[in-house]
Amino acid sequence: MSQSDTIRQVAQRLRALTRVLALTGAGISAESGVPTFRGPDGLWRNYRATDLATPGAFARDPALVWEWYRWRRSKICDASPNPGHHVLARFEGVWPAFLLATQNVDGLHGRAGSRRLLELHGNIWRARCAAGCGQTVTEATRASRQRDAGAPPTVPVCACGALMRPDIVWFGEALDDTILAQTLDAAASCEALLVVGTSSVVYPAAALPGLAKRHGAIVVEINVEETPLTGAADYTLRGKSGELLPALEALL
Ligand code: BJW
Ligand code: ZN
Repeated sequence: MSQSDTIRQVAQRLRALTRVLALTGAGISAESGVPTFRGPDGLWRNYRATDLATPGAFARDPALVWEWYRWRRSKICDASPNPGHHVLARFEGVWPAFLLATQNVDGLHGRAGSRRLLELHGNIWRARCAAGCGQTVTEATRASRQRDAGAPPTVPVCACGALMRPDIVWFGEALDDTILAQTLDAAASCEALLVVGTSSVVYPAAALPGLAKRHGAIVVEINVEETPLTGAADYTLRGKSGELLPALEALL
């Protein structure tokens, strides 16, 4: 079947549904100029995200971890949502119970207007007390984001005296209980799951397609490359999400 036939068939099957869930990963932001994590372009300034996004890295060298996150903030600050983010935001008006779960921390879905949004791995614009006193700080405005992205490499300190850390789920850390429960519920009760721009290797997000399928949902993958999910997906749309999502939307 040609790709345009596949998109038409996917659109036809999705049209009649109510409960649609989308799961996104770094690939959705690639066309906004935000590097992905894995693959040849997956290097962030000589570091692999997977080496610095750990509690151990922060314990060893909090200044290095903050320097790296501030550098990433500076890149993300310059980026804008792309057509893929905008289509996913408009999907809230297409399906009454559309929900978007993202592994991304860049905040671009929120900037595109998504409101029914679960950020599974946190948000790069938020910091929280590393000692767990409950203090959080969000760089909410464009001006404060720009200021913070350009700030000198210091480690922010909480009012309680402990260090602040990026409010991000690092490897080996648990996801927020409420967000995870809402996501698992949505995956178990959706009629279709769109899996967009993720390598489908990081758990628990990588378990969502299996869960959705076991409960009878259609699973559609949108990715430029094959992933471990490809063989199990009901439909695979091969290409850029910034092109395929608008093409799909046009047929709904
Ligand atoms: C395009 C495109 C275009 C490009 N259009 N597509 C079960 C089995 C095995 C291991 C585990 C398991 N359960 C847990 C684990 C351990 C671990 C894990 O999964 N490891 C695996 C690597 C094996 N998971 C965890 O540690 C998680 N925690 C946990 O489970 O806790 C349990 C616990 C319970 C109770 C107490 C304590 C613990 C936490 C995982 C957190 C991940 N965090 C990161 C980094 C932080 C974010 C940051 O600093 O920015 O999140 S890792 C990194 O990977 C980041 C991403 O969100 C995540 C996923 O990556 P993603 O988005 O898929 O990006 P890429 O680069 O991999 O892929 C991009 C894709 O896009 C590619 O496929 C391209 O082809 C495609 N693409 N351009 C469409 N234009
Ligand atoms: Zn504190």
